[in-house]
Amino acid sequence: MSATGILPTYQRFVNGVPVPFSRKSFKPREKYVIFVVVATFALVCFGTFFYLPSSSTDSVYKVYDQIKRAGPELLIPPPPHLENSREAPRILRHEDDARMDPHILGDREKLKAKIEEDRELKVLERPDLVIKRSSSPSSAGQPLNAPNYQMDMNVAAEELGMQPPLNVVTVPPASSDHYPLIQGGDDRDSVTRERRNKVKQMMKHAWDNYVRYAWGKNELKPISKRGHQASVFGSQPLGATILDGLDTLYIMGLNKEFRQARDWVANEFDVDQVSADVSVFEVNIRFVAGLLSCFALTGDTIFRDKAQQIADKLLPAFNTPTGIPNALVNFKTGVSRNYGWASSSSSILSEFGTLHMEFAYLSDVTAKSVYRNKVDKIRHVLREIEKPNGLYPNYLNPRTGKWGQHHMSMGALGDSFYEYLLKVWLQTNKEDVEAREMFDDAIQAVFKHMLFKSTGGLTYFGELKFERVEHKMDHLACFAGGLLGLASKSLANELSTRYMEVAKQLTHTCHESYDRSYTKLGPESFRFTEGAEAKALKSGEKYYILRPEVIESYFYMYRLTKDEKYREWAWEAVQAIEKYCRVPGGYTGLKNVYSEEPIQDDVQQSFFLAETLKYLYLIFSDDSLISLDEWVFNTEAHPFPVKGNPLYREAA
Ligand code: DMJ
Repeated sequence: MSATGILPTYQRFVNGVPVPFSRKSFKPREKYVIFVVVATFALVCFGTFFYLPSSSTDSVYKVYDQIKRAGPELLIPPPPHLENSREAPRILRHEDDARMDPHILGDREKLKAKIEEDRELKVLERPDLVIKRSSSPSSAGQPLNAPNYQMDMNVAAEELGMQPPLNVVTVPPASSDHYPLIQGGDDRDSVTRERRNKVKQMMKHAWDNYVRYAWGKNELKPISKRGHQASVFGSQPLGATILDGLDTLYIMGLNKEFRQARDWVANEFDVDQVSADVSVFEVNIRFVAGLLSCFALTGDTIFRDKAQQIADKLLPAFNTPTGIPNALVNFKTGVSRNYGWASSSSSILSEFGTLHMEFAYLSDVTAKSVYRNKVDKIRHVLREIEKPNGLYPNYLNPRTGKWGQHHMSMGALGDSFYEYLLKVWLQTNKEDVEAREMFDDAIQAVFKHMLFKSTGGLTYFGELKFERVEHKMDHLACFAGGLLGLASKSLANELSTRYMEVAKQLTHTCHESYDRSYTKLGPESFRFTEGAEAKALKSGEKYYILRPEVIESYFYMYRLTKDEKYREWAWEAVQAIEKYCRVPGGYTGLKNVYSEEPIQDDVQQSFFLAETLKYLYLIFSDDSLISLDEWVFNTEAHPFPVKGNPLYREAA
């Protein structure tokens, strides 16, 4: 046998004598032969995959898919029908199906269903919500109690048509067997259900057009069909409508839209890229609150984490001698300042007084006390400072800790400060008694000095400028009807009857301000003079910018009294909005509510989605949906869980 034969020999011979095999590698020719043999074998094996039955090929595709995820560059090009199917790589398309044997087709349908199911399980982590339909735990005439969760372990959430949270990483709620109702809540009455459905369609119209024309921008210009940039959000697009509208989408069960918004928050919203001066108040009540609300509702930690990142950017505004924050802060530099127009560069009561709910809750869900410490300090300053006639002026200097001009208002510049005194008490499950006492004291002073009755019998809040009364009430102040109703029902004492009386009267007055306009929508401010009552007199007061406050009070008053007239008034507002504010590209405000053909302002405010539509949806829902015993709405209508609600999700 030749030592130089073509085939490799594993035992070499020299002169017929076996030679021990000592060489470490093959000769080039031997290597070539080995390569040809192995390559031929591999080619044959690989080719057989394509002749296997389809069920087997699926396994191949599955392996292929997994390898692809591990390192696509390692692979040869994918089989053609996988090439363009990024979303569902393991599902064959219809053209392929059409060529299939019917039995295989049946299997394929099952496979599709299984894949869908797997995907649902991966993306939609279902909380163990088991809830029953129930009438309101806070029935009319009864004080609101501590959380009273209505539930039935035998009824699964899906039976109610509830959709589980999307893409969530569920944080287990505090230990409890009870879960509040956060979706669903159909009313028993069919007309009410139809009305609610109409509101849901309105939300869809507002949202879809925002997505279509202004995605990622702050707000939508529905007539010019482009983004709108309000100065309160600074000069950069921050997706205000997304952050503000998220929880409304969720509560309404608009889950596809919610998922899209959630993914934007997770993947696109980056506070570190923001270099603008923004309003601490607006960012807090809309962005921080909207995200925290979604965290409570869904347990998805991305919402909590983003809320915390934003709040951290607000913290430099609190670095003042008194701890009263400045109004504006630059996210990049941390430099903060007050508005030049605000009485000697004062901070504004309704702004620094409307941080407590969000900051306290943020501390509880992050186990970081820094946020709560900030608002506790504000509380301390406000509690200790001397109040003229027991009233709180709208301006406070953050450097000196002294009041600015003695202007007092239940509308612009004052409003939500009063709101948060009551709501922080409710949020703490009535433990923060100091807040409730400050609320009662403040409202007694307001009743004494700022509450009036017109010649025509309408009750209203006037404004004070030092000793002078201006008989003007803002649309913004119309939230007070609902607030006083809530104060009345949440604590039975010597004040509760009076609170409810004024609540009803104010809500009636605010309805009159709508009813006395041509469009049946209310003006920004209305006056009480000898010639006119509940009507705007100046041209700069006649506009309606899709504000919620009047509808907000209808919502509370309906829930608290069950008087059907509030639902009817809400429906009147829906019809007026549809008639005058709806345009093909969304919803717009009006420049003059008294005009037969009002000029439209071409802005769809983010609070229209956050508040106006949410309150409308809830007034036409069963009371158990976001029950007032379990939730407390922040000033932008973002629901926060009451302490003790298992969805409070306090950090360990
Ligand atoms: C909302 O942003 C909040 O309700 C705020 O407290 C004042 N009002 C606007 C909407 O009108």
